[in-house]
Amino acid sequence: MASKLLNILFLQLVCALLVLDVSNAEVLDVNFYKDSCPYVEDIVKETTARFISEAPSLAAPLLRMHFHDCFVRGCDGSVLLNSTRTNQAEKSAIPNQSLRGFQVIDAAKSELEKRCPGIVSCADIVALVARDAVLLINGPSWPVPLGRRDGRVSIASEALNQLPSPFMNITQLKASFRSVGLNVTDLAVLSGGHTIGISHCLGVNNRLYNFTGKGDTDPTLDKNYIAELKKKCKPGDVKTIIEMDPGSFETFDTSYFNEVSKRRGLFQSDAALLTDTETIAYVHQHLSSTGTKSFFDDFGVSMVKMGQIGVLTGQKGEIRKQCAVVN
Ligand code: HEM
Ligand SMILES: *[C@@H]1O[C@H](CO)[C@@H](O)[C@H](O)[C@H]1NC(C)=O
Ligand SMILES: *[C@@H]1O[C@H](CO)[C@@H](O)[C@H](O)[C@H]1NC(C)=O
Ligand SMILES: *[C@@H]1O[C@H](CO)[C@@H](O)[C@H](O)[C@H]1NC(C)=O
Ligand SMILES: *[C@@H]1O[C@H](CO)[C@@H](O)[C@H](O)[C@H]1NC(C)=O
Ligand SMILES: CC(=O)N[C@H]1CO[C@H](CO)[C@@H](O)[C@@H]1O
Repeated sequence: MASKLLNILFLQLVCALLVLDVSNAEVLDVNFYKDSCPYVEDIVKETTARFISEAPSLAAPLLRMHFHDCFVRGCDGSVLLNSTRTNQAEKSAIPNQSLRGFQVIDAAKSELEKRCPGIVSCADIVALVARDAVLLINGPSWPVPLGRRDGRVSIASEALNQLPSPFMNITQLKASFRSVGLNVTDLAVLSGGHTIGISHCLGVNNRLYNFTGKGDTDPTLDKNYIAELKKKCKPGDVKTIIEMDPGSFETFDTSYFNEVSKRRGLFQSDAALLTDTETIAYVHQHLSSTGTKSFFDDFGVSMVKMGQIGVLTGQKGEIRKQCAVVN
């Protein structure tokens, strides 16, 4: 009798542990929408392709959007929410002023709402669009685990505080990445995202004109590059647009690492990769096209990792009807 009771207790304990285990294992899954919205990947890919074929330069901000979403409150679509009368959303924060491509997310969402209403989260759309956009410009691809739910909160000051700034040194960058569970390898790899896209002079002006407040330039920035940049970015100019990876800013390749190694990384945060033994090793291993496969593989691995930061799953959050507003 006693042993039977013990057995039952034991079984209950095992069941309790199993339940716990299941809830802990509530992770993302590439097949999450297999039954509920089987064509989700095709629908998002078609929509993204429609935009990218007309404007390939949209790939860069779409990749950046996923990064900005994930680093603030996790990958929960909070970057997509509009400000309201009573709340300044992430979108209105300085680092987000240059985000573009929200129309792609909205277009994919409205297509999905027609095909499988109320099923696919905006956060998942952001993750899929980032992957598709990069592949559409012949960059790497990676499987996107799905099942994120959308958050209901978006706060401008959090974006300002939690996104790494272009003025950060390696210690600060590592700390920023570590705080969301990404390591030094991820930092080196994902910085390679700067192989595409544009910046505003704002991010580099201090390196050209007033680095330490004495009207000086950044001594770690290549002299010829300084001269080139000064032609485009005049003192105090925050608006002019410059290429992140000159000559190759629309091609996803390893040339970013070449530029960085030649002290032509645009931001202090790019140059910082030369000040740490692990990141410098990564840069040096990816200088030529022979490093492309390894960079592409690594990029996929780190993107999948980034895409899991602080995700809401199960009953948490919601599936937004429109990506710019909470339900
Ligand atoms: C390591 C820390 C990072 C810093 C400090 C940083 C900072 C910046 C800044 C200041 C810009 C220019 C924005 C503008 O003026 O318009 C930019 C652009 C960009 N960033 Fe980063 N970033 C970082 C990491 C990443 C990551 C992890 C990714 C993606 C994997 C990424 C992808 C991009 C892309 C694609 C652009 C070009 C956007 C466009 O063309 O509109 N960045 N980044
Ligand atoms: C990075 O910047 C922080 C804050 O300004 C400073 O305390 C630290 O010494 C710097 N680290 C390096 C390696 O330059
Ligand atoms: C970073 O994490 C990945 C696994 O996600 C691992 O393969 C890599 O070795 C780690 N890098 C460092 C420097 O710890
Ligand atoms: C350079 O920076 C210093 C210190 O922040 C400031 O006092 C000075 O006005 C700046 N000079 C220019 C030309 O912006
Ligand atoms: C969100 O804001 C943008 C830009 O102000 C606007 O065009 C869009 O209509 C807004 N979306 C919603 C759903 O209110
Ligand atoms: C994309 C976006 O919403 N950008 C906004 C960023 O914030 C400024 C104001 O701080 C807005 O003017 C932009 O529209």
